Amino acid sequence: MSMFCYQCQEAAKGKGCSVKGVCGKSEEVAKLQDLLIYTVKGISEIVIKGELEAKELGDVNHEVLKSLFMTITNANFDADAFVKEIKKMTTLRNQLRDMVDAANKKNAPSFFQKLLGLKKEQNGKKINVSTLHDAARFETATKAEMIAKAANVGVLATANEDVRSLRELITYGVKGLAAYAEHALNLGKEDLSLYGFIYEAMAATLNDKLSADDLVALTLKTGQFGVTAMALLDGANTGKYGNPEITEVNIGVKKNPAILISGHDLTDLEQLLEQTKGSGVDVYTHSEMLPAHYYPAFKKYDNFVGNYGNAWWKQLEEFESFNGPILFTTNCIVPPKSDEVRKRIFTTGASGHPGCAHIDADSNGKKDFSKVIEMAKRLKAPTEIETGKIIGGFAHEQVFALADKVVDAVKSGAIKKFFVMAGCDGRMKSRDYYTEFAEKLPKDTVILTAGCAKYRYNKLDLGDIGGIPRLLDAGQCNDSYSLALIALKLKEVFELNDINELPIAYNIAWYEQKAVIVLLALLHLGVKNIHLGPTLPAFLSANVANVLVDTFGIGGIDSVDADLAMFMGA
Ligand code: FSO
Ligand code: SF4
Repeated sequence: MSMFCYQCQEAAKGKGCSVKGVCGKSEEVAKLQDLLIYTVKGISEIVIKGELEAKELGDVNHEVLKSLFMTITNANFDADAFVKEIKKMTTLRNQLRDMVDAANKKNAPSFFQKLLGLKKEQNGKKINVSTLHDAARFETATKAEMIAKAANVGVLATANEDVRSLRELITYGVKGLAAYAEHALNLGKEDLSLYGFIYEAMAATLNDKLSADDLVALTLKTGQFGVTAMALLDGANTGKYGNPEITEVNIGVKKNPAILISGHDLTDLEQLLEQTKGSGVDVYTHSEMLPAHYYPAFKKYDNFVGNYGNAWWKQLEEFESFNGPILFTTNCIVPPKSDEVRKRIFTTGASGHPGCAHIDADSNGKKDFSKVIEMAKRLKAPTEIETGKIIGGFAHEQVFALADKVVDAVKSGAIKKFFVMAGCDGRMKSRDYYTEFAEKLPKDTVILTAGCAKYRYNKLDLGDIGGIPRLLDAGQCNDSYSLALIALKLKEVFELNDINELPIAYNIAWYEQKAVIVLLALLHLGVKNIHLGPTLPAFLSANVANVLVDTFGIGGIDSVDADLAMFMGA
């Protein structure tokens, strides 16, 4: 087997990609990602065994977030970027190791402080580093050596299927958590407990002494820190850009040349808007960037004109007709088919693709998007593919402002049930289920959505209930946190003991690892009977799936009609 990856919903044949990723990931990139994750595990073991404190680890914490984020599905397809990151991380790892090496006599504080960018030298616990796991000690110098090493450190290196399943479930949750923590960090917000947990969790995946029960407990703890990460990001976004408010977003086009911005990072958007204002170049959002329109701070930019296209998987055609440059701030990238489109794609942050220019931040976090803007000026305005508007902005504060109306509608029976249909969209035909499900839902139900899953139904005319739209979009996948806050608020208003007594059903679509952390976060908040589709994760072994079914009532999906009958209690 040349590679093995089963981290996303598209895992080949529902089992795993073993020749090339369905996502387009090459064997080479898959292996380099495995080795990068292995390196992060090694770093984590040194931090845990050496009892180093996250609060003093500065740049190491930040690079760990970036490494994890780079390996998320559809974030980065650039082998050279992984080679560079592995070199950087193994260097950092070796310096950390030297710090805790009992035999190392030259670990003078200033030496390590300077090398690692540490806030302060730590004494840590001195350990015999020769007893550390291979992940903390291996050495590779060239790409070929990295690929050879990776062959023995990937997912299948764990022989026991259940232990493997739990280790991967934790790892994928941690990847999602890291992505959210990185967005918050870009806004200057961090929570040290998150780094501490990342080290604990990643080190645990190397520990053969942990039982399946220990790993189940750690899985649930991952959900707890998922809530911390989403709350942190929510505070960072709303603290800087204001609380999302009800907004109509234009989906047609204007006449100016334009830039399309995709992904999830709002600081990148802010910098792009600042640099394009008054330039005659318009900015459109794509896929998960759509909810940026809901934030008050971005409404002041006259050139921030609308949303172009749909969820990530439709980008091959939509980027052709957009005509201008595209800036990816995160996933989901689909490898472009033509050179013409490839040359128009720019990446930044953890994202990357060979042949696409990558824009790095300077030491102050500033990015220079002038090349993107110059390119836009030379190219045609976007070709219109649809017209109209979509409405969103129903994050927690906006919904709380409508609380009286919502509560009255529930009490009067005008709203019978809420359906949380958050998560991701994807290219599988079976995802038509979600459009049909939304269309067939009884008219006295309301959909609460977040993430790119919404594109399956956000252009349908679902109507409203007494002025409350039947589709309430809270924002990006991380804004599922808003949906949880809304549920907790309703529980309080209705004076219920248990969140599961609310008339809320959960029919969630998943695709990649951010959806894994959203799911684990919901489980941590006590939500039961979540239905997950279009297929259950390939990385759940039969026994691990049973634990989730028995403990949390997790289920898959059936036909739309059968599921509607089940959810509506018929
Ligand atoms: Fe979608 Fe992609 Fe937001 Fe994901 S664009 S699939 S869960 O990256 O992160 O919802
Ligand atoms: Fe396959 Fe998904 Fe892994 Fe890509 S990320 S290789 S599609 S399982």
